[in-house]
Amino acid sequence: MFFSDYLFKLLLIGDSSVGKSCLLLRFADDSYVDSYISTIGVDFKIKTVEQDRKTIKLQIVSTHKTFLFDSLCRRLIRLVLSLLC
Ligand SMILES: Nc1nc2c(ncn2[C@@H]2O[C@H](COP(=O)(O)OP(=O)(O)O)[C@@H](O)[C@H]2O)c(=O)[nH]1
Ligand SMILES: [Mg+2]
Repeated sequence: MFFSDYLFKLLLIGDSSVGKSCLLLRFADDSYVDSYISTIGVDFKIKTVEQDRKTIKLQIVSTHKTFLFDSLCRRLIRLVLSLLC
């Protein structure tokens, strides 16, 4: 199991087509795909960064803001974040 000093779970919320997925992809994988489309309404990535000699693991979930009002989506986000532990 990969060691990390800290674990942060981040939720990226916003209007549709403002660039959330692209921002996530650029930050996590340093890549850009113009035709990237989320298949389930929730995108997620894991990124490990070093800061002040500490290893910080970031679990980032991106979703459209209206999905937060959907109970299925809230369960999906919780499931994704728990599976990524
Ligand atoms: N010009 C430009 N287009 C972008 C940028 N970020 C995203 N896009 C485009 O905006 C559209 C929506 O991006 P996406 O990340 O899927 O938005 P999301 O719905 O918020 O996840 C896509 O066609 C992207 O190629 C950017 O920084 N500059
Ligand atoms: Mg998206």
